[in-house]
Amino acid sequence: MRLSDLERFHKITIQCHDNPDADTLASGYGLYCYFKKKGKQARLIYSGRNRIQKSNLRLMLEKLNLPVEYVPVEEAADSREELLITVDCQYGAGNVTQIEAAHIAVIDHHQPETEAGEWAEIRSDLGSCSTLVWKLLLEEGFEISDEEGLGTALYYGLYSDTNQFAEIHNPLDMDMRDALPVDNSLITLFRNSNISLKELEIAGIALIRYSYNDDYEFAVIKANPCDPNILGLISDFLLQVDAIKTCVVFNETGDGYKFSVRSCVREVNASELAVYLAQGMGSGGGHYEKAGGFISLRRYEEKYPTLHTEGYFNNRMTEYFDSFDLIYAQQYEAHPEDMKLYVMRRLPTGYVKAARILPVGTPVTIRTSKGDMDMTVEDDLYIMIDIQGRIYPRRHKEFTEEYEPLEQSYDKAEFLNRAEYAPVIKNRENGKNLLLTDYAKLCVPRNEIYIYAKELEKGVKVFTLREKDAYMSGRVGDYLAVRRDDLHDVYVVERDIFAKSYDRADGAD
Ligand SMILES: [Mn+2]
Repeated sequence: MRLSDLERFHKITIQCHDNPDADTLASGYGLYCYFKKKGKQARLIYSGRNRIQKSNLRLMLEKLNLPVEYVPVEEAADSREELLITVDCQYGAGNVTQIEAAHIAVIDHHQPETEAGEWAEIRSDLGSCSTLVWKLLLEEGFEISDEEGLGTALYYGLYSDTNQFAEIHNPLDMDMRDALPVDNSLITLFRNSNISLKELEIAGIALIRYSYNDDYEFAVIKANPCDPNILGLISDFLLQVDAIKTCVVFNETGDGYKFSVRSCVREVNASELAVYLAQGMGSGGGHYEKAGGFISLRRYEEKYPTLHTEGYFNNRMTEYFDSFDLIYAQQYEAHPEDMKLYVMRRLPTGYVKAARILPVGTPVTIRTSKGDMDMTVEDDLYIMIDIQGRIYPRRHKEFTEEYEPLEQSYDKAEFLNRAEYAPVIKNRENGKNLLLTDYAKLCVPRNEIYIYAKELEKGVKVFTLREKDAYMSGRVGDYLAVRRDDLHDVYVVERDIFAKSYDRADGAD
């Protein structure tokens, strides 16, 4: 759906969820600004039993002049709208008072809860609904760079929904964070009016009700209903305990469970753990040390009709720790006799000579679907792009030894598999972005590379020779591989990539 699809209506009511948070208010305000500019009769409303109380939200309304109106439940029951757009929530879901309308549109970033109607834009992979609204505005060419009020609102929406950006994982969220015009003094003001004395008490009570697993050194806490930001606060505190290496803090929201994950050991990537905890029931992600997620109540009850949530989180954590073996490349002893010999296909791959697109010395950040990487443009820097849209830096010497440039031109559609987000090179001096794939050329590996490999029957985490601070994860069905010429050089190849990239070298198929 595009916003312009909704321009056929004149009277447009934008509804935030009940007990609004910063994200729903910001998203609604974004839509309000858009439709006002189009000359529409727009209203921004919320309903439910409670009026907005939290001081950060009251400050947000006041300082940014958000034109939001409270509609009491009784009044909502009598209303009939022409077009109703629910933001950061889905029409018919439990967290939003139902208002009659001739036409309904839904703009949200939660898991799909209800049957989507004709006009729905739901992107569950985004950290905030503000990001989705920002994207929809950009698609219509709405100029936001001189709208500091709106920029600040959207920024704060994302900031609040991702625990102060700690749990942000989608590159589109990062793009918005970097691009918006923001009044930083207002953000500081909102940020420091974040919790009430009541919530301080909730955090305190939560902290003394931990459960602890001493085999795996993790803790789990269920907090009483509170603002999701408190979960981050509790888990940050909890992790400072010496015996606790990873932790999960969660609570019930109206429609499911919000959780925060923290890790201070390299053997547990919090982002991966968050994905694991929400698997099949919601979404999760973030960074290596901090992450978070959401589980839908409906899906949870389908899957675990009788299991209470403390039980679920404790079991699932144990299951996670039981699900993998650890491999440290330095100490690893490969057993080629248990593996099969393969040769790597010499497939074309993309590369960019950095100095060809930006001056030498420019500080850049390369953003990929797997995260950001900072570097400086140097004369001998080559950036390799693999078929998953990941990038690898190479020096000129390594590049010319390992690869042979091709005449054939690089085609994004052909050489970028499955990658939802093509890598972007951001010039940190002027903030300008370039799509790396627009400048890519092709090369092929020069030499035949032989490996021993075997299919994994259990999950594995590999600390490779090159990367000692973070692991590569392998799941059942993926392949564990070692270079024939260096049996310590162990790594993981995903199943479908393996099928595309390697052939048996000993004649069998
Ligand atoms: Mn939200």
